[in-house]
Amino acid sequence: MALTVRAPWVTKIALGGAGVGAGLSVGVDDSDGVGDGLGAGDGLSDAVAAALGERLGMGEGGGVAHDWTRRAPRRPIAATRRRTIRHLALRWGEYHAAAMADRPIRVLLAKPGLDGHDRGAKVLARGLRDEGFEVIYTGLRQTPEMVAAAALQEDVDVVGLSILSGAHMTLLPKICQLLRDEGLGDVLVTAGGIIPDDDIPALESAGISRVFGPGTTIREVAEYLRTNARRAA
Ligand code: B12
Repeated sequence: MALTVRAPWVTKIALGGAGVGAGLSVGVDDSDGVGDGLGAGDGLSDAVAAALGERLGMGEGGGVAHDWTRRAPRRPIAATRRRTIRHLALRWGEYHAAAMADRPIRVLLAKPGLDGHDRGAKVLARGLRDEGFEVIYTGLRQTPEMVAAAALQEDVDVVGLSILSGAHMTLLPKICQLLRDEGLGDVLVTAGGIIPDDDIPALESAGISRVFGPGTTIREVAEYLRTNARRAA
């Protein structure tokens, strides 16, 4: 299911759910170099939309709120454009609901190696389940072969590797290679835990799509997976 945008003035777009209530948000760039954001729900979603605009590198997110009393807009968006942005936000809600209803994204969360730190993996497993994903948690002390076999058997869209032991440079590239050997090269592989920044480029070259460190929110991970999981491609 594709989300089509019929607004020629929009050159970049980011969509996302806001933190509370039914608020949905979009950040757009209408090629004037200033990111604009508008929410279809509550006041908070305007702020999220502004942040999305900023994340796209559109300069300062405009964050033009429909609650005009909150803060004067830096630059007013024409009423017609405001309507289009609001429409896009609503369409995103429908799109997201349909995509998840179709078949939830399946995530294998694995703890490779002898690492006993399982709190992050458990927090993530619970959080992603609440976000509508199907989560399979391997439990502790998995060999790379066990992780690859579980990914194959469970037909997952995402493999998430949680590792805090320091053995990531040995275990993670091995898992990526085994997944490719099993014909699972299109499965999105992410990792998180205690992984020094200096190690990230080598892990990315090995096939880890993104590394999430301490303090990562569930929402960040969920948004990333929805956008990048093989089903989303
Ligand atoms: C709690 C803790 C423990 C607890 C673990 C309890 C448990 N069941 O998990 C106990 C006391 C048992 C423990 C023991 C040890 N620990 Co300890 N521990 C910690 C501590 C303080 C916090 C870890 C934690 O739970 N964080 C909270 C969770 C929610 O965060 P998180 O795991 O980072 O996960 C988040 C992100 O990283 C990310 N994420 C994580 N995984 C994934 C996966 C994916 C796919 C994605 C997308 C995101 C993601 O999202 C999560 C949510 O934000 C850290 C220090 C620290 N500040 O991190 C040390 C730390 C991890 N421990 C450390 C060490 C050395 C040990 C011991 C070896 C100590 C010892 N000599 O005995 C033992 C090893 C035990 C073992 N069997 O492995 C070191 C590791 C050093 C390293 N890797 O270089 C650390 C970093 C402390 C330090 N600064 O030295 N530890």
